[in-house]
This record gives sequence, C-alpha cells and structure tokens, in this order.
Amino acid sequence: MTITKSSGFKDLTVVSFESRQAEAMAKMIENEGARAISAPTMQEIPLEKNPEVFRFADRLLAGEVDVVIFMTGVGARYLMQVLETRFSQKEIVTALAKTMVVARGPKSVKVLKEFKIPVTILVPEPNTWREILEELDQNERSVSLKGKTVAVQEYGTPNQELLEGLKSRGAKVIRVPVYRWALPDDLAPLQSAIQAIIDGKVQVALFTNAMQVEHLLQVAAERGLESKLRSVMKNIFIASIGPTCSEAIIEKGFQVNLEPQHSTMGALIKETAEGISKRKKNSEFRIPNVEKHGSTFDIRHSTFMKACRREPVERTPIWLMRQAGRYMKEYRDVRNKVSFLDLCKNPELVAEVTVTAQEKIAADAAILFADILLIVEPLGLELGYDSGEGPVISGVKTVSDLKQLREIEPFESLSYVFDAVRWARQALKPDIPLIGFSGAPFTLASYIIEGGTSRNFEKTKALMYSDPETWRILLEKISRGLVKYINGQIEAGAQAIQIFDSWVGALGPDNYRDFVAAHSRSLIEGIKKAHPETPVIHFGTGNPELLEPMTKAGGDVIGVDFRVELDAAWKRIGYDRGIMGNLDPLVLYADRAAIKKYAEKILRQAAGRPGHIFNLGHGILPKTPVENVQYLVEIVHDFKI
Ligand code: 1CP
Repeated sequence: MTITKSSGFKDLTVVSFESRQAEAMAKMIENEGARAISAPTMQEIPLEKNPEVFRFADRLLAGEVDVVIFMTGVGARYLMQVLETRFSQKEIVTALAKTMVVARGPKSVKVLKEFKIPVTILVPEPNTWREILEELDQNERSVSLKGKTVAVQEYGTPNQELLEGLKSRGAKVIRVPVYRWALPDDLAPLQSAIQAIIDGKVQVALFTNAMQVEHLLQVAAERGLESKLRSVMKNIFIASIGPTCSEAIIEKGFQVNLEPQHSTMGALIKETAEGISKRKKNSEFRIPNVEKHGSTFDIRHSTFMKACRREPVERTPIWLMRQAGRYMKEYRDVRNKVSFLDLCKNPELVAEVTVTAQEKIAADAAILFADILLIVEPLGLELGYDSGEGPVISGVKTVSDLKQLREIEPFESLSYVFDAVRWARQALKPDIPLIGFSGAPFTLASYIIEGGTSRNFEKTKALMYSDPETWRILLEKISRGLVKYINGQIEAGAQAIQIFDSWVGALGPDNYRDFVAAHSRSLIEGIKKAHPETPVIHFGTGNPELLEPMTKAGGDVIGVDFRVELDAAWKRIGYDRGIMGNLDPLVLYADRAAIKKYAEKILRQAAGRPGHIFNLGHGILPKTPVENVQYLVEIVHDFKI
C-alpha cells in the first residue's frame, strides 16, 4: 500500500486515546510523519460482569420495583443487552411494563420503544434531574414516592442530586450502574499523555469513542489536573471519529475541530493530517506553547540549579525568601483587590505575582507564591489572615481534636496550588527555576497547636513533653501529607523544593533529635525517593546548634539564618552539602555602603566553593526599600568568585 503523505502531521505530536487498536493507530499516525503518543483510556467489561444489573433484575422480576428511571439511551440499550444474557427479552419487558417507566430524554425513549417497553413519564427538556423530580412530584398527587422502590439506571457518573432528591421524598433508591467500559488496568500511559498535553508538547488529539473524553477527564481530575488540562486543550486540534463521539466531547466543554466524512480510524487520521496541512498553509494553525519563549533552554544549566548540585558557576545565584510580598508595590496593588487566600487560590494571579517579583529584582530563581499554612484547611481546620495579628487557625481546642485531624489529600484539596505551579512555570522565563515549598512538620505543628503565631510555643512544647504519642501521630500525619503535596508540586513543574522550619530554633538539639528529626527526615526522604534529581533546601532559623542534626535529617542544601557566620556554618554542615544564606534582612534597611559591605563579607566567606546560594537569613521585611533589594542583587551578581 502506498501512502500519500499530506505532510500535515510533520513535526507534530499526536495523542490517540484508542485502546483496542492502539498500536495500529500509532503506526498510522507515524506514517503521516508525526510522533505518536498512545494513551489507552478504556477496557471493555464483559457483559456478565455487571452484578448490580442482575441484582436489580432479580428484584424487578420478583415485582419488588415500583419505578425505573432510564437516564441515557446508550445505557438503556446496554442494560437490555446485559439482561438478555440471563433472561428472555419477553420476561424483562413484561416485568418493566408493570412498573412506572421514566425516560429522561428522547434518546432513552427511542431505545425503550425499540424494545416495546411502555414509557409512563417522558421528562421534558432540558432533561436534568430537576425536571425528573418535578415530573415525579406532579405525578405524586396520584402516586406518592414514599416507601416506593425506585431504580435508577446510570451510565458513567451517578447523579447525586437526583439520588438525594428521591431519598428526600421517602423513596428507597436502587442504583443500577451499567458498565461497558472501565479504565485500563495500567494508567501510566494515560497519565503521562495528560502531562505531555499540559506541558504543551501535544498539538493534536484523536478521539475514537465517546467514553474516552470522560475517562480522560476522570484520570486528570484524580491527579488534580483537570482545570489545567481544560485550559490547554483549548489550544489543541481535536479530531473525533463520529457524531456520538463529537457530542460527548462537546458536552464535556471541548471543541471538535474535525470529524471525518467516514467514521473509520484511517479516515480520521488522513483527514486530520490534511485539515492541518490546509490550516498551516492558511496560517490558521499555530503550534501552541512550544515556542512560547523562543528557546529550549535546559533549566538544569541555570546557575541556581548548578549551585544546588555544587557545580561551579560564573556568578553566585541569589533569590530572597519572601521576595514577593508587602515590600513590593506591585504586590500591594494586587492585594488591594483580593484577599490573601483568594490570591493563593487564583493560579493566574499567583503566576503574575511570582513572576513580577522575580523579574523586578532580577533574582536567579522564583519561589511560588503560596503559604506554608495552606495545608491546614485539608486537615479540617479553618484558616484566616484577616485579624491583623498574623494568621489564625481555628478548630483545635483539645487533644482529641488533634487526634481527629483528617489526612491531607492534596490532589483533592490543594489542586489549586498545583495549578498555580503550572501557570507560574509557563509564565516564567525558561532559564528561571521555580521553587516549590512547604513548612516542615515542627513549624506546621506549632501553628496548628497554638492556633497561630507564638512566642514561647507553650502549648506545642507542653504536648511534645507530656503526650509524645499524640505528638508522634500528629507529626507523622503532617509529614505523610507533605510528601504527597511536595511531590505533586514537582510533578506540576517545580524544579527545586524548600522546606521551611521557620520556628525550629525554639528547640534545643536534644529535643530536635527526640521529637522532630525523624519526621523531617521522612518528609525529605519521601521527596528524594520519588524525585532524586530535585534539589531540596532545608531551612531553619534561630539556633545554630541545630545545624548538625538538621543536616543529618536531610537536604541537598542547608539554609542558614543570620545568627551564625556562613563560613563556620558550612564547616559544621560539611562541604558535601550546599549552603544558602545568610544576610540579616535588616541590613536592607541600611544604606548602600552597608549593604555592599555585609553582602561581600558573606560572599568572601563562601570562598568560591561551589554550592553557595545567596539569600537572606530570613524573609524580607515589609518596610524594605525595593531599590535596596535590587542593589543587593547587583552586588552579588558583580562579585567575582
Ligand atoms: O499579603 C499579606 O498580608 C500576607 C502576608 C503573607 C505573604 C506575602 C503571608 C501570610 N504569606 C505570604 C507568602 C509566603 N509565605 C511565601 C511566598 C512569597 C515569597 O516568598 O516570595 C512564602 C514562601 C511563605 C512562607 C511562610 N509563611 C513561612 C516561612 C517563611 C518564613 O518567613 O519563615 C511562614 C512562617 C509563613 C506563615 C505566615 N504566613 C503569612 C504570615 C504573615 C506568616 C508569618 C506569621 C508569623 O509570624 O507567624
């Protein structure tokens, strides 16, 4: 067979969601000159593997079902096919004719008519759960649903509002899910295809079955990637094999750019390649995302990433803790419009704030705009920043409240942070690494136990000393959740991680070893195990005696505060780790001469040894003049190492 190449697919990456014919599809795509990503979305479930359907049938034939609601045409047909593997069509139709049959829309009516099943109620447009309930309510004058058994045929996701509505009317509800398709056993190819789409590496998506789009979204949602996937899919050329498939794609909120004249896979690929070729000529079709920054810089070669790996660099990289914050006018302008939490939950604004700060001060890395305290909401606590006295965390009054905190499930509750990482990553220049972060278990536990900021950590230490078991359970729960949270940030696009143990200096080295080290270690190990190449900066303040035990707990780079001399600190940490620090943030309140003097002192202490990242010894303070920050960056960049 000769293949006439339209060359429309040349240099493109095409994802196919076909399952059974996955290999054939990939070959055909490659024959047209594209790179193929094969991402099977489904496996077919044998008819007889629908146990709920047979349980429903037994009750139907026993005359125990009063109302049957058919939700979809495809599902109604499949339900009948499943039933016919065990019962005669006549038996089923006779049993159904004795019930009140509700058809949600014209498609289910059509199927029911084919099988000669009498329809009692036809639900009017727009055929949602509301109309179903309204129709049943109108009917209620003659027949009440109270105590009645109502079966609901489902296909795909159940409709919770309908189920609740029926229950609240006193009905006993039987759900009858019919499964024709399940997710494949191996989800890895689909997951990596989703990532490739989000990363802007895919230009064309081919759908060959109506369920594929649902499964694609389901898997994306489970990983907290749905909204990002949706926004990127807008830029992708979507081709669908036929009308039913297109309808499903459009129903899920995507566009269909092409449907071939004949519903075959060959026609789908050929006509898509031709369609793209035409559009390319008319320059309607631009390859999305790929050339956004006109560069394919390998971020691992940035000075910051090199320093994290202790490789020599031409100039010392610098970024500043809290570099996006109140000291910067652009930040205050944004905050005048939105609350702090609303800002954190708005990925677009987060990207803006993150990038603006990095660019304005010319830092060598950006830190994601977020907060260490965001994880308290998924624990089941309330978080507020509006009191004027720092953050307020409510929900913990007793030890038993602490024991009942929920597991942190970041893919459910913190997906906005992962979205923000992706937005920020896309918005940053390609040579600027993005740092993701979390608090360390001790610092976070202290906020949770105290309900906010603390001076003496009275409640925290009281619990630690008097109830080590509850303490252990709490810190284990926090660090377990943080591992998932940080790994999610890395998978979303963060190149490095910082762990902030901001208040650990309240402890002595013995308490650190006894009550904290194991939890910080399991956090850092959990990150390194999943992402060995991603550098972790382990930062603490307040007590130089903790340098050794903190280093032992882990970190490729140790962040030190200004209460210790950098050269002495590095010696204690060991030269097999990098060091980050450590100018006193208040030096930035002084004049240029002082800034130069103290910054250069630190640079000289680093003594040209690879692995130094310049930073403050703690976060920038709100009254810092931004020009002084810019001046500091210049000094560090100009210093000959
Ligand atoms: O706009 C506002 O008024 C809110 C102020 C603010 C900001 C700008 C808070 C509340 N958090 C943040 C952002 C933030 N927090 C970032 C990203 C900005 C950047 O660095 O560019 C980061 C990394 C954090 C981390 C953070 N939050 C830490 C660790 C860093 C450190 O300074 O030790 C801590 C302790 C917090 C808690 C927190 N959140 C906010 C405040 C005011 C505080 C500190 C309260 C206290 O003193 O206990």
